[in-house]
Amino acid sequence: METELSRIGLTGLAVMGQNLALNIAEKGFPISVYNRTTAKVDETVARAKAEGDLPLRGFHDPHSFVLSLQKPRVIILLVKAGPAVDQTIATLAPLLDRGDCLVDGGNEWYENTERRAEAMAARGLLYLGMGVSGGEEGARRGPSLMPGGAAPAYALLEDVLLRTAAQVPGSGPCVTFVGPGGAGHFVKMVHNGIEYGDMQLIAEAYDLLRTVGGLSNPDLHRVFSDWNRGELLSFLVEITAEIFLVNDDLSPGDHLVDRVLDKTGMKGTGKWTVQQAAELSVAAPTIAAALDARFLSALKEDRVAAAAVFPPAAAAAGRPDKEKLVDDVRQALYAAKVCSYAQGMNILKAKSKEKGWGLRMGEMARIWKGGCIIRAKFLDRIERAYERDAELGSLLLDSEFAQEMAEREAAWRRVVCLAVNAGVGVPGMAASLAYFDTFRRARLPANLVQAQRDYFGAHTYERTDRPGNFHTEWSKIAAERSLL
Ligand code: NBP
Repeated sequence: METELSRIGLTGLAVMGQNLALNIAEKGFPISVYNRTTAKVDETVARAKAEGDLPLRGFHDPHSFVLSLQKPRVIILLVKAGPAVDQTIATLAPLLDRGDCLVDGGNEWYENTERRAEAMAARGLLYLGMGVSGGEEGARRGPSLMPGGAAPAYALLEDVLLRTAAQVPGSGPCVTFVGPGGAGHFVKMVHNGIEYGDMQLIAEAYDLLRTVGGLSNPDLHRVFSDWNRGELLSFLVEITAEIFLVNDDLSPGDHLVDRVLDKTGMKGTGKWTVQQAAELSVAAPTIAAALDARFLSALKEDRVAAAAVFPPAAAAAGRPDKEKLVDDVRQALYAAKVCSYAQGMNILKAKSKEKGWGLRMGEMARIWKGGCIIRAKFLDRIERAYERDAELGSLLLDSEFAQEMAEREAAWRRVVCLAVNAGVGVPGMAASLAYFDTFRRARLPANLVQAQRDYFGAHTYERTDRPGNFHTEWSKIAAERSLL
């Protein structure tokens, strides 16, 4: 009977899939679930029962799973990105009918999504690539969702997504139809690149306060908690404050954060963001610095050897006034973060232009305000900036941000200078400052670079005082002059 069929299906019941399925069921949409390893199906069914007898049914084979769904069928895939998605599609697609829809909710490379969407369209199937952000907690309580692809596919599950996404009072559900093709996965990729930048900048603030300022973990807890009540209010600052509260069970008296090895893992979306920035000729130095910092963190043995060769400069620099340092670092963190977001938004804008996606930049900031890892009060300001001017060339040119940057500039410079003198690397804050200083200058030394290019490669140059392309025999003229 039609009434017994589930509204939607989900396959891939690891961390994300299991929690998103329970979230969807909790919002009142009967859901069927399936996973290659069937123990996870039973686990999810047991959780659905324990968490309030939620309308979720588990299936141990793909055929009965597909037959349990209302038509047109909608199935969300939350399997590992890459070949696992192709294999899951190969299992499910032959069981589907024309008009049914597959939704890849993983962190997939956007071109894979476009390739699969084309292949599905040839079989009469619909396909969406949907970024899902918020980790385990977000998936269960309300993530930020970034669906992209065919608009009719989005229409098939919009009601489910509007209820399942994080809800931000006064701003609505953290979901929107992002755009066609691989737009959803591309936006999620850049979201993750921005997340890399945010995490690196926070880590640099922590390093400065601890290494140069001498703040203890309880001090750091207080500072980050305090920051989380102001302009820096965000999920990442909030969890950072909490991390400093956690003691280590294995070495009583120690804080766990001090026992965590200083090597950062990664899954690839940050690297893709930097690669895409380069492909699009968009400068993204803060995000690139965050990626480089992860690469350098992996060189633990080499760093230990280098630390013995080059003694730390921090001790020699002396201790600055703590209260002043905390206030300066707060301002530097904010200003550096604005530059990082300006870079991320510019990547999105450039890609949207190249692909004709029509991304609405303010809407991207809006759907990141809740549920996701980069959720922050600050995104309100970005949304407002694009409301004032949808075609804004850079966030730095928005009147509100311009004023904030001017107010924080002096503190930001003091912090970067202090770090440089103390020998404490702040690659993200310094990259943001260099980006700012390069962007705000009407005239750069690029004239000399172009002259060099014309000198050795006859690449021509433009002039400041008349139109056209020019070439000069630099070496000939220089030789003649040196003979004078
Ligand atoms: P994983 O990325 O760890 O993937 C595990 C799932 O993929 C399991 O259900 C597994 O089935 C399935 N799978 C694999 Br692996 N190979 C398969 C194959 N050949 N055929 C069918 N199924 C296969 O899970 P996750 O951490 O929940 O993430 C899911 C997606 O969401 C990923 O793309 C991830 O990048 C993205 N994401 C994750 C997070 C997060 O915080 N974890 C946040 C945002 C987005 P099995 O049980 O049979 O092995």
